[in-house]
Amino acid sequence: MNKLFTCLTLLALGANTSFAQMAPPATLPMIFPTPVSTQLGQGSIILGKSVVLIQSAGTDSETATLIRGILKSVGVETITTAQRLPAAVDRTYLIIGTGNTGIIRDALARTNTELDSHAEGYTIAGLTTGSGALVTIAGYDADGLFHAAQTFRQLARRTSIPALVIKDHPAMPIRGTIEGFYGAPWSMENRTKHLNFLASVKANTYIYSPKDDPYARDRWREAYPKATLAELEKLVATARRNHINFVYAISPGPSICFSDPTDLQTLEHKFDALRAIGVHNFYVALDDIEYTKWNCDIDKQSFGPPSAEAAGVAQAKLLNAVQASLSAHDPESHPLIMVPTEYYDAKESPYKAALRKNLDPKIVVQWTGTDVVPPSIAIRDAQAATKAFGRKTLLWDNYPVNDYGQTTGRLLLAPYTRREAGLSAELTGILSNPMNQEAASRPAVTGVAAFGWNDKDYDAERTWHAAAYELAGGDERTMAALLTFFDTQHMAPTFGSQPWQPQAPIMKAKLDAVREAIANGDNVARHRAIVDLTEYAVEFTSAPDIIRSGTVDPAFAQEARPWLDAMQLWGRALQLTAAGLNAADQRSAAAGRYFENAKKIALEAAAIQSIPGATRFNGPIKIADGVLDDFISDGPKLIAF
Ligand code: LOG
Repeated sequence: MNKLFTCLTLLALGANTSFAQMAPPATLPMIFPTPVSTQLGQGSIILGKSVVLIQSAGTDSETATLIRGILKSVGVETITTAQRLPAAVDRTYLIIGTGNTGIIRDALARTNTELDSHAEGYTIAGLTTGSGALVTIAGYDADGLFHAAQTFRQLARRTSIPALVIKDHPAMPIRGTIEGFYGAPWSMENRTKHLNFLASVKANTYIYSPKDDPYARDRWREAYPKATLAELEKLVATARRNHINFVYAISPGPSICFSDPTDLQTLEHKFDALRAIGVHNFYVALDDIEYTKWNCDIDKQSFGPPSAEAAGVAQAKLLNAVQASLSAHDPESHPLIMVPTEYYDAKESPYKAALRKNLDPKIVVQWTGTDVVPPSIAIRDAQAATKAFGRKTLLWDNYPVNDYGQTTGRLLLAPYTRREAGLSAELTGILSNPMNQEAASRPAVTGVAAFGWNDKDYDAERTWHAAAYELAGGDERTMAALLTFFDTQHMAPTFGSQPWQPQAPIMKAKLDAVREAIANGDNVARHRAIVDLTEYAVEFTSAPDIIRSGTVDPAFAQEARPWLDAMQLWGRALQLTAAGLNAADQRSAAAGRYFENAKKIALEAAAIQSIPGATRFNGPIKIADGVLDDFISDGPKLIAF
C-alpha cells in the first residue's frame, strides 16, 4: 500500500517535467513571535529594484528609517515617495502609517481587511495587482507600526513576499528582561545590543536592576557619578528609539529606614537624577533582604516589633509614597513596579496579606513562580498569585539566569518551555532574568518574548530554532552547529537537586541508539551504529570552529569561549571512543589505546574552567554532563576486545 502510494507520487511528480523550473508557490512564512493570524492570498510579491513609498501620518522617523533599511538590504535601489494611492496600482507601492487615517483605511480596504485594533497591534497586507503590488504596513499606534516593521524584516528575507494579511497584537502588555542577576553586570555595550535585540523580538520593557551596581543597592543613597549618568542617558535614548520602556530599579531594602522621611527624599532625589536623563519608569526591589529586623529604631516605634507582617505594612507605606511622588512629578509615567520580599511563591502569609491590604492597587507586583526557579508555571499558579498579591502579577522568570550554585560551569541554552498556554489571561507580562552573558541569553529570551506576545500559538522548539537562525545570521551550517552546542547546555537546574529541563536530550537519544544497536543489533546494525557515531563525533568536534567564525555577533563566541574549547576536546574524546568501538568491533587490540586516549582527553576537557569573574560562581565547564562523559567512560565496556 505504502509502496504503491510512493510510486504514484513519484509518477505524478515525474509527469511534470518542468517541475524544477516552476515558480515556487507562495508558502506560509514563519514569523517569530508567531502572529495572531496570517492568511495567504493569491500569488507573490517580488520587491524588485524600485518601490514607491507612501508615508502616512504617525510614522516616526526611526520606523521609517528601519523600513527603508530593510528595503535596501533586500536589493531595492530606488525608493521614490508619493502622497496618495493611485487608482491603478501598476508598480510596487509600500504604504506605512498608524491609526485610522484615510490612506491606511483605503489601502487596507483594497486588500479586504482592516487595522488591528489593539495597543501595539498592526496589520500587514500584501496584494498583487497584475502589473504591480500593494504592501501596507499599518500600526494601531507607533509601537504597533514598529513591531510591524520587525515582522516585515522577517518577511523580506525571502526573495518574494507572499500576498497575505497578517493581523497581530501582543497577548501580554509587558514583555522583556530584568537585568536582575548577581555577579558581573552587563557592560553598556552589552545593554545597547540587548535593547536592539529586544526590539527584534517585539519586547517592550527592559529593567535596569543589576544586583552588583553599588549605586542601586548597597550604596543606594549615593548619587551616580556624572560619567555613569551620561552613559545611562545614551542607553535610555537607545531604548526609546527601540520602543522599549527603560525602567530604573533601586534596591534600598538592605539599609532603608522606612519611617525616616529623609530616606524617602533620598530615594526621590535618586529618581529625579534619572528622570533628568530621560527615565520615566521606576521600580523598587525588595528581594533578598532580611525582613524580620528593622534597620532603625524608629521603625519599631512606627510599625511595632519586627515581623514579616510589619515589614509588609512598612514596605507598602514607602511604595505608596513613591507612587504618589511619581504621579505628581510625571503624570505620564507608568505605575511603579516592585518585587516583594516573598517573591518565590503564592502561598497566603501574613506578609502578603499586609501587602495586599495596604499597597496602592496601581503598583505592579512581581513574583518568580512557585519557587525561585520553578520547574513549570501553570495558569492556576498565576491565579494563586493574583489572589495572594491582590492584583494580576508580572512574572519574574528566573530563566536563563546562571548566578546560583547549581548553574556553575553552565550556560542555559534550552528552549523556553513549561509555561502553560493561557497564562496571558492571568499575568500582566513576563520579564526574563538573563545570564551574565548577554548574547548567550538571547535564545531563551527570544522564547520569553515570543511566549509573552502569543502564548497560545507559542512553540518552544521552533522558536529556539529561530533564535539559532538569528544568531547564525541565517547561515544553515552555523545554525546547525549552534543547535548541537545548545544541546550540551540544555540542562536547566532548579535551586534543588532536580533539574527542570534535562541535559543534552538530542545527544542522549543518539548515544542511546548506539548503545542499543551494540547490545541488541546484528553485525550490520552494530557496524552502522558505529559509523553513525563516528560521523556525529566529527560533526560535534567541528561545531565550535563553525560557531567561532560563523555567528553574526562575535560576543557570543567570546562569552562561550571556554565552553567551545571544552566542547572541541570532548568531541575529540568522543571520536576516539568511536574509533575504540570500531576497533573492538573488529576484535583489534588497538581498541585499548583509543579508549585510553579518549579518557586522557576527556580529563583535559573536564578540567577547563569558566572565565574568572564572568559569573558569580566559577568552576569547571560542563558539557553534556551525565550523557557524554558517561558514554566515554562506558565505551571500553560495551564490546569485549
Ligand atoms: C534574586 C535574583 C537572582 C535569582 C537567581 C529574585 C527576585 N531575586 O534568590 O537577583 O538572580 O534569585 O539566583 C534571586 O529572583 N534570589
